[in-house]
Amino acid sequence: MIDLYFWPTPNGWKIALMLEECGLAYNVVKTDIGRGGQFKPEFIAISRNNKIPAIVDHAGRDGPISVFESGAILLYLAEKTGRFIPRDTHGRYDVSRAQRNTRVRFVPLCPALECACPDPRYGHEAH
Ligand SMILES: N[C@@H](CCC(=O)N[C@@H](CS)C(=O)NCC(=O)O)C(=O)O
Repeated sequence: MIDLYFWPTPNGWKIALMLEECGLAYNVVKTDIGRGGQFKPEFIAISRNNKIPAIVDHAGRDGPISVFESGAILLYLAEKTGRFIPRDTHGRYDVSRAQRNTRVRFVPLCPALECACPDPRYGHEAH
């Protein structure tokens, strides 16, 4: 089972969508970033950058593992399930490049898409 540390922001939703598309069972752990949930020591032990999303995979290949940073989580889940990432080097490189290109080229232009958090402090940041 996977624990998803979640709050309804685009970064949070993109991991929820990936888990759904991969058909993985998961448990949502609401982490209210408008009320400081990201600064609780038990959360920082999982996500050192005190940001959602994060996951804990209790059934990781090499044992329980926590992963934070949405791009790293997407890659982790893709590799775990063999979905959305090809096996061959060319295909893997294409996916890697497309993902980075999306974040670098489009996210700074549309910060509200990247992080539409309920707390206005976070509403206009590009990450
Ligand atoms: N680069 C990170 C950005 C994550 C991020 O910015 N999360 C925001 C919500 S959209 C957050 O948790 N903010 C809380 C804070 O910065 O205190 C990723 O892609 O996961």
